[in-house]
Amino acid sequence: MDARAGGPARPDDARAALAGLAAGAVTVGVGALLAVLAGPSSDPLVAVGAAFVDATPGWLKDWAVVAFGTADKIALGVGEVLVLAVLAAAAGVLARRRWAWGAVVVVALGGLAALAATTRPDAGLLAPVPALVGAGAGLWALRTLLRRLPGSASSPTAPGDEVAGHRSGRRTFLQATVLVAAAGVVGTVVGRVAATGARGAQAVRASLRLPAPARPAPVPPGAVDVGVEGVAPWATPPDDFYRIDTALVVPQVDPARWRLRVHGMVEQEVEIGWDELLASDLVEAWVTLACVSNPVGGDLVGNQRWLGLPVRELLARAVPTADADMVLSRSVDGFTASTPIEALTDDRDALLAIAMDGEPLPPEHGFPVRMVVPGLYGYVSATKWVTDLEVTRFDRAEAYWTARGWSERGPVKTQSRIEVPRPGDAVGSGDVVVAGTAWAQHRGVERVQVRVDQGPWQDADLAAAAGVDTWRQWRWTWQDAAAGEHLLAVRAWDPKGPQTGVPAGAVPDGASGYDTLLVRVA
Ligand SMILES: Nc1nc2c(c(=O)[nH]1)N[C@H]1C(S)=C(S)[C@@H](COP(=O)(O)O)O[C@H]1N2
Ligand SMILES: [Mo]
Repeated sequence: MDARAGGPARPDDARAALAGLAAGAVTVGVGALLAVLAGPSSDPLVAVGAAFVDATPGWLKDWAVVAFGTADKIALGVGEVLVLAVLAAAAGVLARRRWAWGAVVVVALGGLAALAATTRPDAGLLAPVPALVGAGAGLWALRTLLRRLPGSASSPTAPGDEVAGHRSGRRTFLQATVLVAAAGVVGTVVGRVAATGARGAQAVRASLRLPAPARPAPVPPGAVDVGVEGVAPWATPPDDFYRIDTALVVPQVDPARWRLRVHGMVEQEVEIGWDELLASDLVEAWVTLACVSNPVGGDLVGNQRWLGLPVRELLARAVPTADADMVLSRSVDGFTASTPIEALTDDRDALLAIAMDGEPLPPEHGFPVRMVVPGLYGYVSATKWVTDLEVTRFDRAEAYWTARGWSERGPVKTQSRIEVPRPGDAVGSGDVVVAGTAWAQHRGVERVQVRVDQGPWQDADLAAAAGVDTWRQWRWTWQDAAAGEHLLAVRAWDPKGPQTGVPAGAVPDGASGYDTLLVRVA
């Protein structure tokens, strides 16, 4: 049989698929390397992922957060790479049959990624270049590899030497494919690291010196701690603080170049830079931040000490017009949040924060400057990497998540959580300590109650409050717990009464209902 007639289709298809994969890796690698010049969001994988996230409706975001938690970005990246791998392999197989078919797939993917890159809010003129040049490099790699396919018209098989030639041709093909694929992977890693400039920003951050606060936060008295092991720490360590945002690569903002503009419905536009911000009278405040996607009993909530400039002082300089009712804050990556103007002008500690736990903000929590507003969910208030405040009206502008089905306003719902015992803990009969955390930011937790099965609500002991803007720990002793299965439920009270027990999912304005725990008493 003449090898040049094609030979058995299956092994050749497998090799062509490998060539496609290698070409895909080259496309991604060249794209990632060029993104060093064109900006991190022009990296083809990043651009497509970000465009996908932007097009994601609220219910899907909610589902992703519940399914993957804060690993939703990893899940997205893995999904994207898998889809790309399938398409790249298909392009290889098609190209072996007919070059144009495979080429169309590569060009279409490159075009799509280029388009995605141009729609990024921070896209520059060069944004489509990495994807387009990457696709070109991918085409070249695919063509080169397919030519080496044993049995292809131009493969280096000498006439009359078919068996040996075929075998060595197979070897050179595999070697070339592995080499090309490896080059693609190395390019991707190097490009990613260099483009995000992560190390540079880390160095700047490490060398920053924070000013002393003009008004330090009160040191939380030990009494905020309810003294039960297993309860979430009252002050959430920054490393454990939940992270939620739409940014696939953490935006790198050089403080020296950071500026914030206050404009829109104001008498006087105001701009402030980093040095001026640091020279202002900064205040420190403990504020509990919560995510609207937090399910009942979930942990997308944390408490920290923030240092920053009260937003009301900047707004006072800008003088909003009387009919303005909202401030649309915007991040470098295009994310926006709509905050009712009262929450930024009343006396609460709504901050343009530069520090968390006494250190410059970690990059993923908004370095160098973010907003923190007590009483409101993060999606309508806590803009990270913030650079723009537009004073406007709810009937004139719409924020990022509002356009995706979430409520335009997001006051935090009063909530409580059972943290001890944990599900599955062995519990003996007799006295059982039950404990957890409750929050009602900017109203304050006044009371927490626990109920066993459908029995009466019983008051828990509360740890001290450090103000109305932070969460509060509680404990309750369940006396003479009887053997058997029991359902515990908890509810918190704010000054207006008990939290609602009506179950609701996170969309559109936050989950509600009682946190419950099924315990088996031995
Ligand atoms: N730039 C930007 N800021 C953002 C977001 C975002 O996607 N992009 N997400 C918001 C949401 S939904 C929440 S809950 C908080 C979370 O802040 P953290 O990640 O520091 O906990 O950030 C808010 N600020
Ligand atoms: Mo959120």
